[in-house]
Amino acid sequence: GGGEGDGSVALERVPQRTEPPRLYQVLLLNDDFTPMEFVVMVLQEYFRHDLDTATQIMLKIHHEGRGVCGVYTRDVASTKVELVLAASRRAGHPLQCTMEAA
Ligand code: TYC
Repeated sequence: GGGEGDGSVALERVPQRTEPPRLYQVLLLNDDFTPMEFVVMVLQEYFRHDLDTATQIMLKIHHEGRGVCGVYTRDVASTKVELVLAASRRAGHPLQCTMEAA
């Protein structure tokens, strides 16, 4: 609102002017060393896939070289990339995770 000289609160809906946020795919890349079980765990724990879906996505990455783990706003996607990379390095794996505009 604005303009309520008597102190009342306007309940009118103001026009929506904001654009929807851009979305980003978070991708995992294949490599020859990261265990399949670790990739499946990452897909379950960080991207909330069930075991069956996580296994399917892991095998797609294994065979095609890369695959989409999920689609998120920029900050959420960036945080997931950093968390996955940190967990992979902590476990001693070379797994690569990246994001790109959807
Ligand atoms: N290629 C790996 C292996 O044979 C498995 C793997 C799958 C690694 C997906 C990374 O993003 C990946 N152990």
